[in-house]
Amino acid sequence: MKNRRAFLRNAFGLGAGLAAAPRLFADAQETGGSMAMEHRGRATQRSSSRDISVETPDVPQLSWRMDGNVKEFHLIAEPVRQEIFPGRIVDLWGYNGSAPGPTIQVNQGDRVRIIVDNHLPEATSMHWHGFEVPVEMDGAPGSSQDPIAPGGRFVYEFTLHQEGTYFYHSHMAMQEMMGMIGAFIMHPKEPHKPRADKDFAIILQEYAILPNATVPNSMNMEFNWLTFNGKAGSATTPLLVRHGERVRIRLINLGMDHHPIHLHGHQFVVTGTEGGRQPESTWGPGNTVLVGVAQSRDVEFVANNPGDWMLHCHLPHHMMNQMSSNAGPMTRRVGMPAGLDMERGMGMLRQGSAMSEENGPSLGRGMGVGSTFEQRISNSPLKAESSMQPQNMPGRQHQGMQMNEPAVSKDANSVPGFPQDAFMEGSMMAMDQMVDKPENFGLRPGWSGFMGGMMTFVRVLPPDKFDHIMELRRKQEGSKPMNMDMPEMEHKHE
Ligand SMILES: [Cu+2]
Repeated sequence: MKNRRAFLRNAFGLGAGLAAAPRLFADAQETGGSMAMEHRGRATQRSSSRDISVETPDVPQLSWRMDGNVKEFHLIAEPVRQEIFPGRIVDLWGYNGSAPGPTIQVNQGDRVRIIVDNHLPEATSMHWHGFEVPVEMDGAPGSSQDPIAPGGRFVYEFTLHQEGTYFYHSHMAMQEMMGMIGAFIMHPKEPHKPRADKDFAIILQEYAILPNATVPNSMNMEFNWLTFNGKAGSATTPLLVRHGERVRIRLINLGMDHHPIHLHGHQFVVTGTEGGRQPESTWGPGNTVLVGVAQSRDVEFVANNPGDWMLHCHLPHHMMNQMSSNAGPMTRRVGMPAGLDMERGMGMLRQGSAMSEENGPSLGRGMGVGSTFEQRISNSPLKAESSMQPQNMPGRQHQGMQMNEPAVSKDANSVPGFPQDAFMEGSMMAMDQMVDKPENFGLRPGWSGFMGGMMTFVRVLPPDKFDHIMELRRKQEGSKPMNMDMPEMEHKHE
């Protein structure tokens, strides 16, 4: 729903009806209302002398209209209800119905105008991260412009001489932690060599959302939902490539942590940063790239190893969903400690000194259950009545999950440290059907039980399998014709 709404809104430019399809290299205005949309970042256009378009799985592309020689985009800062994982619908803030916001793609040298409307209940400002533009276009609230008031608008306009992987984001710190960022790709005048056959962008974000809440706590520093393009594994959409193709993946990070992004089965080189293309003399092979806060990294490799290869942040806690401290030992008790108030749940100080013995270790860390104040020992006593049967575990979502028995040895309870992953990942967490989509076709049954957080696949496919999945995609999109969506179309923003 979110994608469709955003799609339609992008496609029709909020009632303007003049928005062109986001054809990357259009020099003139497209005819209005063209149906040749590139939904969900599925652009794969290519011509001999131009760069290929970037796909942003699970995130829409932002279309534009030409006004003379100016490419005009329209961004709306607004609250967004978004399903980041099956059944996990959260209240984020983003742009045009999506968090992260839609991907903007331009060509080096373009003159662009970006109309930013603020539909948030508070002031915002839009910063163009790394752009060499006049200071009055920089979006620094208070210094380069007044903040954009609720209901207000600011029109940014500049000529872009740079190329590379850039991004836009709110320059209000807490709003950044609500999701307010989007990719801004500047294609070089001449395509880089060697040419890439596939080009993807992934935005790394993290949220602290208590199990019984829908709103991220933007002040918390312990994150339990880690996302690629607004989805947590296994809800992320795999990157599909043909065996032998050269692949570029652009990673963008805006959060509170640095993320070491690791690719299985291949070596890549870092060809770009948030400052643009890096000279080839700096390219050394690796398979993990640390993407720091406010940075972007382009990696490139030849997909010469067939298979479904994991691409993920390698911080262990960033490979899990709904992650709470000491999740394993917690299951030994009769359920999860309930009734913690928000402040303690988020580790915020309620009384006493921050550095006191009982507050110090907890302050600002943990979802509460693992703090020293709540749980003095790391592994609670073994109890016969402990919730070892998955069916008895409280609060667990059963519907649509495969819920196979976890593989657990008979004497598991007597092993210090157990359980660690037995109830966090594995066959009982599988939900292949709930995340079914063409891009997942042919994955090994039960695969979804082992995917969490910042995790997706690079699927290096033989040509016939690649083509088959593309055909499935077309069929799926074809089964939802545009005119059937029309009745729900929202010309006017709510
Ligand atoms: Cu990470």
